[in-house]
Amino acid sequence: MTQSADLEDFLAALRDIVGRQACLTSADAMAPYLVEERRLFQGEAAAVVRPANTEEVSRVLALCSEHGVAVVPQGGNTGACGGGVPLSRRAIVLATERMDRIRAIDADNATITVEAGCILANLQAAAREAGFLFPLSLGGEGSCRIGGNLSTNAGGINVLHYGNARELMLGLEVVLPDGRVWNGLRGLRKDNTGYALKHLFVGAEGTLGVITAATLKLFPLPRDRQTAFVAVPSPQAAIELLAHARDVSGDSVTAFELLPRIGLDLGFKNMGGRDPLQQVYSWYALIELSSARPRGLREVFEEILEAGLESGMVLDAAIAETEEQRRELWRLREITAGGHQHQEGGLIKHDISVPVSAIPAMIERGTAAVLERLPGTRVIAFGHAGDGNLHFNLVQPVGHEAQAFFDLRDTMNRIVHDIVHELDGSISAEHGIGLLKIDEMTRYKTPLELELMHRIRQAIDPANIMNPGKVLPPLRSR
Ligand code: FAD
Ligand code: S2G
Ligand code: ZN
Repeated sequence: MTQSADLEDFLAALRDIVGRQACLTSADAMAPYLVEERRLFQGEAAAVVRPANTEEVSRVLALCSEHGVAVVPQGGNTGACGGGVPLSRRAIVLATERMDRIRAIDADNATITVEAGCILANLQAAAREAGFLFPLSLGGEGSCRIGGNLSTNAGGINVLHYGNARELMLGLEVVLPDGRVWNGLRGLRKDNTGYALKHLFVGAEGTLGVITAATLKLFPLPRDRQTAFVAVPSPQAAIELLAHARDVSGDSVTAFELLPRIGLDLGFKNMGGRDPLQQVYSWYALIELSSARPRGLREVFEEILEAGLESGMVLDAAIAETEEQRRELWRLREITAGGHQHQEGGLIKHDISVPVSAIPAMIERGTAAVLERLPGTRVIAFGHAGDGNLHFNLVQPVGHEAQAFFDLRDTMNRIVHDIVHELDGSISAEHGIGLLKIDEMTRYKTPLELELMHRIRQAIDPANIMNPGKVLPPLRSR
């Protein structure tokens, strides 16, 4: 696409495909699609298109391929790494929000087939209405969409028992960069017929094609759920308690979140709430056990906690007696995550994973290294410890200058990510790479891994129109 005349031809052809209403070009109409959750990146685009179905997506991509226009898919735009931000006027945002139908539920196969624009909370509700659980659950679930969840291989609070988005997916429908539609919507748990093509698109963050539908696993609804907020003396004790709880409960542990006191204190301060325990402790685990059986877990949980109190793994605990109390305990997790996002000045975030056994070392070494670099930094290490994923967030020292702290981001990223790497961990556990962590890819992936990824990308998107500039650093000449 060269001159403005070409642009006008292109936009006219786009409107012919999706209809004038679904082709946004005014600054106001495009604005919400050009900024991302954390306001770290500001995008620009020629248009935002909102196709109604796979056929329109196919025609839009064929047109973009013909004109050399980049395509940036978007679901709920809750991504944490800028993966959905369009970077030029030679790009369009392809928003999947209108493609939100539940296409089928196969109860005997325990699968559901949905379109990519289906909001995660609506997908969870549809499964529940059909008597099943769809277990992907995360803070953005009221707005994020399943196409984005698959494209970022989202995690959330139930990964340790049910797996992440990749493990919940059985089949995909994908529109390839040239517009061809690959229908891989098979609901098979076994299918060994060549390369696992579907897995290429999960976690690709829109750089290989547009996911337009998915066939996903469904699970029995839990009839018995027991939730406890447990004070522990240390992260090490929390990890030991996790192992004990899994062993005694026959792996009925469906959530295990680590919460530091500082995260709760900032949560209470900035979002309100009350501590269900009388005393103040340094570390807590929010633990949930679930079972499809109607009763019996409460006794198991009490046995686990009593053994924990005897051994010193547990200092105190509050078990939810009602669904309302269960929700109050989960709100403690919500305020731990939300209580320092923008209320305490400069914030540097890390979404990292290490082997579960290395969680205590990560917290100890990471905290010491960060405090050595800048004494007074408030380290808030919290989250999905049950699957080895920590949100290792750093808040500026009280009274520090916010921008000066934020200017330390690269330094702190390096400190934290080098320790993660030494512990055989990952510098992005669940949020992906997007624009935010491209430099980390160069530092922490091997040249061979980057070369293989570039080859795959070159094979599937030779014109490089799919979300260019995201995930992969420029290929260095060998
Ligand atoms: P978007 O932000 O719209 O897009 C994300 C990426 O996927 C982009 O690169 C985009 O190009 C691509 N994409 C989107 N749709 C498609 C498609 N149909 N085909 C191909 N590519 C596509 N994430 C977690 O994993 N775990 C958490 O616990 C978690 N907690 C969160 C809590 C809060 C409060 C918020 C705001 C976010 C949280 N997130 C979490 C991050 C975010 O919700 C996830 O990354 C989510 O999967 C993004 O989905 P989305 O639909 O918003 O995707
Ligand atoms: C979570 C999002 C919060 C953060 O709450 O589990 O994925 O700070 C996170 O990144
Ligand atoms: Zn998370």
